[in-house]
Amino acid sequence: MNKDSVFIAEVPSNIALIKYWGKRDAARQWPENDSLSMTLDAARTHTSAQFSAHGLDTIKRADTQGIYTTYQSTEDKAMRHLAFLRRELGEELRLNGASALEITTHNTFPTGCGIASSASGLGALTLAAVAAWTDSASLAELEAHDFPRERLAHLARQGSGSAGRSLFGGYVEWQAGPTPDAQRIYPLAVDWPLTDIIALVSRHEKAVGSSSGHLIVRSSPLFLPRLAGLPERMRTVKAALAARDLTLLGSAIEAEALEMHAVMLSSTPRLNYLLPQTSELLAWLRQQRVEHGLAAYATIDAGPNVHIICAPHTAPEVRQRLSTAFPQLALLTDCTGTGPLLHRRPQS
Ligand code: 2P0
Repeated sequence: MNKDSVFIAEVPSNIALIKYWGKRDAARQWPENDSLSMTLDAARTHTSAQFSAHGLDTIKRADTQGIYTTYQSTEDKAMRHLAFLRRELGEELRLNGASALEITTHNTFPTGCGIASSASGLGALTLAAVAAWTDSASLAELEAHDFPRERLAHLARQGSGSAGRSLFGGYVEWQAGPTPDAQRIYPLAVDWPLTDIIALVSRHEKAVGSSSGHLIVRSSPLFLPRLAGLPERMRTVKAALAARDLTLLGSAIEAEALEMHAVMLSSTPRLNYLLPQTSELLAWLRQQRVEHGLAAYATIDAGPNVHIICAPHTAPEVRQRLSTAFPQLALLTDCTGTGPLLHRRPQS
């Protein structure tokens, strides 16, 4: 154990183009369907891990105002994930009482508003903890210590499904596979930088978290028809990415986001993450395409915010038109990112 160092992971969020919505087996984090995401660049979680002087795992997390709170109980999702990692790796890494970690973490974006903070957060926790336990100063060193990227992605997925996809840059597919152990998470050979302009309809924490939503998907009469149509949509999205065809990609991802929300809205109990301004923005964007040929398309996660996907050269026009039509609306701009970073520095 290297007691004199701090291990710092920076893991980006990701925006799903084909959504993970539904678990076939919650205990083993086996999703109902394959998903595909674009890794973001600016929206990141920074997490540092160092060995604890008190022999207890703790997580110090900043809120949106930058005020830190310390969590020690397994009521906290990240604390539960740290306990899981310890159980999973304890024997292999010979973890003992001296392996307790002090974790400090903050996001570069508002949490709980439809930007996947659990994806970057649980991804960064996985990377920082495993780096500390193996004394790894880089992703290459982690690989040399028997933690190649896909293994880290599967560990992260156990904390939050979408976190697995954040362990790679670019475009990432998570395949459900025929059995829980046959799941795969890997980057696609696609090099196509796109911009994601996030219209922050609301910054409020969502009332119902994704984890409980994942468990009720089969109560929706729309879920099985959705599952049946997804392989075709996945093929379309992959073909559009390979051909850099934004028209094809855009129509597929808008249909996908609306279909996921149709499943949510027709589940029991009903889940409604959308707000009136969400629908207003979708209608506005469609009108901009028809009337002005604006090449921009929307996707929405489990929240009310609208992610507008476009080419980098179109982004200034999209932002300008949005600011004119919705002067009060806060915008974040992000783009395709290269994935996580890891470093080690001496304790100060
Ligand atoms: C996704 N979402 O593919 C989808 C689209 C939200 C909408 O993955 O229970 O926080 O931790 O595995 O990963 C959000 O679900 O759920 C999510 P858990 P997670 O990005």
